[in-house]
Amino acid sequence: MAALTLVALSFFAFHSAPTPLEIVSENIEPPRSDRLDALLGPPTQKFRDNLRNDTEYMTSWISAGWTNDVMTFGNLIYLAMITERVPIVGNFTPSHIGGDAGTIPFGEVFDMDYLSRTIGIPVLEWNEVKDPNSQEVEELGCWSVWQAVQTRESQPRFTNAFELEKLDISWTAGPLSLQKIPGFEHDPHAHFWSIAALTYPSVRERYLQEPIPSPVNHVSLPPDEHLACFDYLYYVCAHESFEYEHDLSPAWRFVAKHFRWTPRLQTMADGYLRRMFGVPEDGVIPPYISIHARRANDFAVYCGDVPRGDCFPTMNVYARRIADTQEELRARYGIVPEHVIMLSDEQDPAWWDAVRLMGWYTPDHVAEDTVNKYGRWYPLLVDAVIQSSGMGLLGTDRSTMSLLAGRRVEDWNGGVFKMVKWGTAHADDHRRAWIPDAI
Ligand SMILES: Nc1nc2c(ncn2[C@@H]2O[C@H](COP(=O)(O)OP(=O)(O)OP(=O)(O)O)[C@@H](O)[C@H]2O)c(=O)[nH]1
Ligand SMILES: *[C@@H]1O[C@H](CO)[C@@H](O)[C@H](O)[C@H]1NC(C)=O
Repeated sequence: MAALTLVALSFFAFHSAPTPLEIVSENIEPPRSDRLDALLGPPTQKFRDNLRNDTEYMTSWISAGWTNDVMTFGNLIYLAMITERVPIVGNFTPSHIGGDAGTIPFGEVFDMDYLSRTIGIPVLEWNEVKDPNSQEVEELGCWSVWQAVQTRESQPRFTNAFELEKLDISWTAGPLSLQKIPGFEHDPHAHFWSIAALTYPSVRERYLQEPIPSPVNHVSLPPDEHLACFDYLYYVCAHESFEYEHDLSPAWRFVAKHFRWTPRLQTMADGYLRRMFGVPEDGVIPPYISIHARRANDFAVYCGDVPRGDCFPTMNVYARRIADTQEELRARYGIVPEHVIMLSDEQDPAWWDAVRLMGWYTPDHVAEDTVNKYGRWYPLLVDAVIQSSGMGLLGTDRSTMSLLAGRRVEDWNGGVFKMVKWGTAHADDHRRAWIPDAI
């Protein structure tokens, strides 16, 4: 849209040519982020009162584990890019870390200004659009992608849109043609452009149908054109299902790769690293390799009859992979990181003792009092930053948390990322194909 281009242009102009006056004023107080020029002003009681009439917007919601939610917001922002809309992301909501942990703003974790500057479009948070304390209930018409791509549930995907943003949504089921393989019950993916097409009048009109009345005010509304909205965008891809696992992933390459930790969070994690390694406060953090070992019950259920000790990788399996990774880094850069850090959701103290016996480091969130100092989200966040700041990462196969951390290690640090296989005692043995079976 020409209108967004205008906003985007002024956005670039600010950054490429700051006048001396702007530089001086930066020393007094940080300038209001020009990202926010995509809104009329500070958060309002009703979101509609803050939307510009020359700009189009897009939003969606999350309802899974934290990493999956990061990927979902990546998909939303990519979809907004290709439709020239301004994306609005919500707070992260707790699932695995416990419902009582409360939500945390996207911008407390990821640097919104860096992201917007780097991808070239303003990215907004809901709490910048609408006052999070507002009690104004607002009606909104949205598309349900979920109803179109799967048959297990007949309802739209559950969203926390009412709880968080006081939105009373009337859903219109998307066309069955949204599904990558229409009617195929084992794959709920849709293609980015199938969804994007719905935001253009010519295609939108073809698929309009009777909306479901909203739960609070019982109004039936067609999908909004000023603020395009979709119930759930986790299962979206350009070409491959679960596309973040593939090199081609545009949502990774154009968007999520630029989700950089806020300077506050990176500095916090750097502090943990220095204290772990015994490096002075302003000392250089040595290059390291981290291991992300997913071992909680949500993974152990896939072990079936295989005992836990055989199902998950042993210390020896990890030690072999560490040696391989060191070798690869030596070949590539001539450096051999000697420091190894274990990050895991394991609760068993005996297992952590075994980790320390290997000579590996671990962040001590109990001694550091992480939860009381920073909140329930922070053991997870600090660990995620550590996983993404090393020269190597050994992940747990099938963990999306490992996957994103690994892609960061590769793309941010030029490091080595490998998934460690699990499920049976010899699951990762393909790594030693050169060793005869008899040994
Ligand atoms: N502190 C900490 N918690 C972890 C770690 N790995 C997993 N967890 C916990 O397990 C949850 C799993 O990760 P999420 O990103 O929430 O879930 P997901 O998106 O489904 O990711 P995967 O299940 O790994 O594919 C986290 O929210 C944490 O509660 C870790 O290394 N450190
Ligand atoms: C758009 O909003 C501006 C103020 O922000 C107003 O001056 C203008 O009249 C509006 N245009 C339309 C078409 O409503």
